[in-house]
Amino acid sequence: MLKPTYNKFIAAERKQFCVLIDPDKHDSSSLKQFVEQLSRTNQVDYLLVGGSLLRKQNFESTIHFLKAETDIPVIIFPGNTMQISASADAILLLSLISGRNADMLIGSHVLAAPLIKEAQLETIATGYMLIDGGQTTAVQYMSNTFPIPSGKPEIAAATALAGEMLGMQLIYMDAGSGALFPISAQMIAAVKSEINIPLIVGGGIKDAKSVTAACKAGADIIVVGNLLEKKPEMMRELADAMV
Ligand code: 1GP
Repeated sequence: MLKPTYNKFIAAERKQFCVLIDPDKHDSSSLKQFVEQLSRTNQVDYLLVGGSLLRKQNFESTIHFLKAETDIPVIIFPGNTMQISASADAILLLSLISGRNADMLIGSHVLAAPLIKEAQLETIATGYMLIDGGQTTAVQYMSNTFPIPSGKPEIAAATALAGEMLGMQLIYMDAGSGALFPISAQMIAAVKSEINIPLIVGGGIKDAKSVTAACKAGADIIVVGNLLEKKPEMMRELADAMV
């Protein structure tokens, strides 16, 4: 099966900068302003769309709007099986390999797979690893899993390696949206040295120097959400910090 979005990750000659858009945090006016910022910045490689808890009925309309108003590929970062849309370019099919909740490892995927096939959506098999970021995040609570302790890089590295051996196409290390602190350079480097597939890092990034630190430690793709919801004007500064 063709994997155009994933192949772009693999073929990328430079590191990729992704912005996470949680539809629940936007209305049509804030989304419009956000898209204007994206166009002005013109340095965002991918848009991730999803959230742990969506109370507004705007998941589909958010993806439609982004596809209509930007040329940036839109990838679903699903919080649950309701977050599937044929309008997106691809979906990260997340298996929460840092946890031991069978539903998050395979159960939800059984429910989602026929719907994803029907939507003819490109899937990117993603080993999703939560790393402790100093406080309980929504994703930890909603997924009913423990994160990997921040001081245990060897557990993170072995988990990522197992994910790669199981056939995952990406590893996504996430401190969780709104984490108190981002994933340490030591943790990122330990995982990167163990795997050959691309490594996404996100969660708790609050400044440009954290972006640079994560890149230098070995992240191939950086995701920023919360900070840009609050300060969209920082988009260019963060994109420029990719090294
Ligand atoms: C969360 O990695 C993403 O899943 C982004 O986190 O919102 O803290 O940037 P932030």
